[in-house]
Amino acid sequence: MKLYYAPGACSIGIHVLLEEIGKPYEAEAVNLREGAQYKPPFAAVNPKSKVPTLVRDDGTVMTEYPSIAYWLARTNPFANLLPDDIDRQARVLELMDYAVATIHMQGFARMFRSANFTPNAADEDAVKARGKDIAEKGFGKDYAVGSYSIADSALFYVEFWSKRVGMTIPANTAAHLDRMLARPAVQRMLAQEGLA
Ligand SMILES: N[C@@H](CCC(=O)N[C@@H](CS)C(=O)NCC(=O)O)C(=O)O
Repeated sequence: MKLYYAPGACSIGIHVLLEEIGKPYEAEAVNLREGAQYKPPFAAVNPKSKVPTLVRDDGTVMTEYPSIAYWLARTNPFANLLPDDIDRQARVLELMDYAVATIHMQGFARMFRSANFTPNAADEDAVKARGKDIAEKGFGKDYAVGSYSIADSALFYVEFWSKRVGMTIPANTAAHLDRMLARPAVQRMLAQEGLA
């Protein structure tokens, strides 16, 4: 398998899952700052120009965080990344979607890519402030998923970003971030991405 990632981007969550699984994989950085996502060769691999992108052993390409995480969990059951109980599985998917679709795509995306949300440069500070508000409100929810799962990897990457932008998050999510940072798989990912 081959993971296309960008250091410190949301792909850190998938990178952690690959380390949790422990099977050999390749990892190739895509330089988002230089626009490598819009040019060949990467644009041919994922025309949506996004990381994470996973090329599987059969050569097929999988994109979108939740589907990559779900597929990795289901195809590597020994890694215990998804509970067996259907109700808990649904809770994991619920939390993962909230981290990706709301906290990331509506919150942090406004902070990191404010120009994508307004045609007026003068409005960008207001867009950033709205994004911060959405992300902070997202962290205020009460999360309880039980054992470690793919949802933790998604929650991890938005918590990681909150720290990078100096956001204060509630004690329960800060404690979750600390638990994640203590995991050997997270430490391996941080070392590999030059973020340690
Ligand atoms: N909905 C996508 C979001 C992926 C995404 O937004 N990735 C960002 C990095 S965190 C990216 O590749 N941005 C490059 C760009 O938009 O040019 C997913 O769930 O995987």
